[in-house]
Amino acid sequence: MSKQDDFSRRGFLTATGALLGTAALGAHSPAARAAAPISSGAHVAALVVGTGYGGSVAALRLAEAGVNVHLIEMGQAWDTPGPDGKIFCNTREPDYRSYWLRTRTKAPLNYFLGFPIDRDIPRHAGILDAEEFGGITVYQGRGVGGGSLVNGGMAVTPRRENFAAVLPSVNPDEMYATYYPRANAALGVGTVDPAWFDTTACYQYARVGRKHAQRSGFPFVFVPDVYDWNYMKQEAAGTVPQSALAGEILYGNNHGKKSLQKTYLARATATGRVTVSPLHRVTSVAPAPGGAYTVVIEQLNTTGDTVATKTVTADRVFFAAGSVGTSKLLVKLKATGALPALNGEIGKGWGDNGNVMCGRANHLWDPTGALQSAIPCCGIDNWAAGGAFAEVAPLPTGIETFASFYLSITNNPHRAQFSWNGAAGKVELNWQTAWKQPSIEMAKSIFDKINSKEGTIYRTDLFGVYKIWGDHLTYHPLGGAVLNKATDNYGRLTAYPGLYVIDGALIPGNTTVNPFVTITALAERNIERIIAADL
Ligand code: FAE
Repeated sequence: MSKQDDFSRRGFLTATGALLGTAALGAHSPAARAAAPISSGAHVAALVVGTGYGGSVAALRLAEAGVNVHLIEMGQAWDTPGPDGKIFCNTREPDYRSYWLRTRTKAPLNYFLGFPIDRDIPRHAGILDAEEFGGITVYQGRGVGGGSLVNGGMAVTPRRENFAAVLPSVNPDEMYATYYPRANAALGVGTVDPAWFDTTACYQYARVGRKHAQRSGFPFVFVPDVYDWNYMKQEAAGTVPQSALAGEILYGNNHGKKSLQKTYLARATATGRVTVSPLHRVTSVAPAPGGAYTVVIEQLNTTGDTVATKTVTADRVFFAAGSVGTSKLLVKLKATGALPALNGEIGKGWGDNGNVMCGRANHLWDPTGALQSAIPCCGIDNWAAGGAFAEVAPLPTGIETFASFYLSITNNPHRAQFSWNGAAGKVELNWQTAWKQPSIEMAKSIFDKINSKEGTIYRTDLFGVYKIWGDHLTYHPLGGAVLNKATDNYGRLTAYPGLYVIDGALIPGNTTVNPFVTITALAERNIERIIAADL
């Protein structure tokens, strides 16, 4: 038995033991509790940086192919209840669990009735990172499961006619015949029961959104989601603990949502070949003698301090730290000489998926409901005519707001670049807030018309004092290591055999809809080829 096999076997045994020992802990436990933190000096066959969609797909498929995998995740395992008996806090009462190493919340929608709603919190390795660059705040999930922990679960396959703009070098036939269906099945995607939608109080806001869209002649679509729709029906009936109906979304979901912990990661861990190290952050990857890679990893505590620095060797490294995380690592490693032969496309082609938010003030005879499901289920598709797809989003405040709220995904043409600032010792992004103007114009193609038809106005109290547009943020970072540019057409960093990108960094800035199904499907496509050709 080789040294590597020996290490891998020990990881296998530890993982299996941990899995069996915690199987009764509940839905969130298996993937995370399999963690046997990686040891300094270990040699692993495949090291995956990050546990979001790309990392989870890589882990499952490599493990199924017989490869031992170690997942390194900077965030927490999210498998242990807090003092209130819940793993996650809700949007109305953000506490220490809510934000990644901040002392004050930074809510995406940060004003209400013109008053700021952010509050002080203890610094903690919380679940949502509001990462601030010069011109934009990029929201990302932190923990085992990545963005699946905090997102709305909207699981949207782009329209086929738009796919060439999303991934120009990828064959759409194989994506729509094989990889999108594979991703949707493994993620557990489903759609709300239309009859229930028509009657339940928790989607009154969405029915108002539908009515207004249709009266202005816009196509209204139901949007699939990974939330367990039967569970939501039971929430509404009062027979199970509430989650979507209790304002749980942005800081995690205690029930109902099929995050990656319950899907890909649970399956990956069940193979016995996958080990997870939460609260571990990869800081360097560099060639080691013999064709492997030396990986430097910081172990963190829950207040974000580095408590140990570990050096391990990996035969293959998969960058799955998300668009921002992967781009930051690769840009730094190229500039500082660890991976100098990475090509000149590294860091380029980053976009915000055209995200822009707004609210509309409805008439008093058009209430949107005090009870709102935190899981969106429908949208307005004006992509072809106006360059915008607007999800009808909840405002789960628990009170009647008479507001309709929307997150629009728009065809914004701007792309930004990450670069290394040696003096500051950090990676910067050159996005400018003014670049959101095309997104605002595209969103207005929908909402100006609806306002005109309904005799309504925009809300001006949700993003500041008299500020209509939420144009300072994105939920959907994409690009920075674009497929077939920074990598080959399957995510290989060809200057360094054995290094791969397998997350949202591959996608050139826009998916025309919410991105995680495309990230998952592309990862499925790429890992299949990598396993067949490289392993
Ligand atoms: P991601 O899921 O971000 O995972 C990357 C992981 O790597 C994270 O867990 C990081 O903590 C970890 N990491 C980063 N750097 C390091 C490092 N150096 N060492 C170790 N670990 C590291 O990447 N998308 C949809 O399709 N539908 C939605 O409804 C939706 N709603 C959203 C709502 C919110 C509030 C947010 C923030 C996002 C939403 N998204 C939605 C976007 C979606 O979650 C995102 O595109 C994917 O999670 C990106 O997947 P990746 O695999 O690229």
